[in-house]
Amino acid sequence: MSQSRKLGIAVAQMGPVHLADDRKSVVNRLLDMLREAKERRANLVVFPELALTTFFPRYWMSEKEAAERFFETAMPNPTVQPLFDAARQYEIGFYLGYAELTREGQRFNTSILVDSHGEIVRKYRKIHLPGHADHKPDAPFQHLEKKYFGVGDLGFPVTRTMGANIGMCICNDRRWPETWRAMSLQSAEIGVVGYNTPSWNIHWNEPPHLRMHTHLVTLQASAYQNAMWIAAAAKCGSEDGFHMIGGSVIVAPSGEIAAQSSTEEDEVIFVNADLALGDTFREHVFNFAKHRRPEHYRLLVERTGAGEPLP
Ligand code: CDT
Repeated sequence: MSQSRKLGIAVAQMGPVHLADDRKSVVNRLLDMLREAKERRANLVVFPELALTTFFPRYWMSEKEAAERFFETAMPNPTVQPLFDAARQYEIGFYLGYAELTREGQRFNTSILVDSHGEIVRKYRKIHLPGHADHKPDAPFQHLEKKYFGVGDLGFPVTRTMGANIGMCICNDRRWPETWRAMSLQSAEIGVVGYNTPSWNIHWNEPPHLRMHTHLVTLQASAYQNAMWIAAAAKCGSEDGFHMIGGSVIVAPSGEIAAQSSTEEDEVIFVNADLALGDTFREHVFNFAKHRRPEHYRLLVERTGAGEPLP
C-alpha cells in the first residue's frame, strides 16, 4: 500500500432554488456551506450543476429570454465574487456549475474549478446534453438542454491542482462510461460532478424508484472501474413543485459509498479522502498500461449508435 495522500473533500448539496430566488441569496447559501466545509477541514467543496438558478431547462421560453434571465456573461462577476474571496480567505477550492453565455453569443452548461487561491484553474462545458429541443406541450415539464446549450467543446479536462489530479463533468455525463475513462486515462484521482436529476423521467420509461438506483450504481461502478474517488453534488427537492432526487455522495475507488446526504436540503457531507486508495486498483486489476487492449476497442470511437454485429 502506498503512502497516504489526503484530500479533504466536501460536497455541498443544495435544496431547491425557486424561480423567485435571486442570485445573491443563492450565493449566500453557497457561502454558508463553503464555511462549513472549511470548518470540517475540506480542501475542496463541490457545488451542483447550474447552482446559481432554478433548473430552468424545465421551462419553455426563447433562447434570448433564457440568456437574459439565467446565464452568466462573466465569471467571476460581482454577484459571485464573494465565493472567490472566501476561497482565497479560507484556502479552499471549489467546483461550481452555471449557465455560460460567451462574448460570441454561445451558450453552454458549464462548470469551473477554482483553486485555494480563488483562481479559476479549469473550465468544463457539458458534453452529454439530455432531453430535447422541441416544445412538448403535453408533458408536465420540459427538459430543454438541447435547446438552450451547445455541446461542450473542451473535452473531459483533468487538472493537477491542490495536490490532486481532478477531473470534471456535469450531470448526465456521469451515466456514460466514456466520461470517466477519459478522465482515468489522464490519471484522474478524483472526479467531480454536479447534477439536477428530475424524479420523474418524462421522456423514457424509468420510474421514480429507479432514479436513485441508476444514479448510485453508475457512480459506484465508475469509481471502481476507474480507480478514482467521485464526489457528486445534487440540487434537489421540489423547485416550484418540480421534484429532483438528492443522494449526493462521495464514492471511494473501491466503489463503496464513503458519505451520502440524508436530506433534500442544503447539506454538507465530508470525507478526508486518501487518494492512495486508488493506487492499489491502478497497479493491479486496472493497470491500464498492462491490461488494456485498445486494438479491440475501435468500435468505441468509430460508431456513435449501435449497428450490426461485426462479421
Ligand atoms: N441535468 C441532467 O443532465 N439531468 C439528467 C436527466 C435527464 S432526464 C431527460 C440526468 O441524467 O440526471
